[in-house]
Amino acid sequence: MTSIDLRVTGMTCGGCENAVKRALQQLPGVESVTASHAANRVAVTFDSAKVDRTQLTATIETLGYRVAT
Ligand SMILES: [Cu+2]
Repeated sequence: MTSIDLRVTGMTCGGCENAVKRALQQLPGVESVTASHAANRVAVTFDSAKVDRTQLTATIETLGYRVAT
C-alpha cells in the first residue's frame, strides 16, 4: 500500500469531506481516505498497482476542488 497526503483547497465543511471520501473510495484500489477541510488535506492509502495519484487527483477535481501539486 502507498499513502499520499494531498493538499486540497475548496472544501468548506464536513459535507465536502464526505463527498471527497465517497468518490475516492469508489475507485478500485483505494484502501482508506481521510479528509479535513480545516487542514485542506486529503490522505489516501491505495494499491499503486490499481490506481495512481493522477486518477486520485482527477477524481477530486471532478468534484470541483483543487489539488495543489
Ligand atoms: Cu462543504
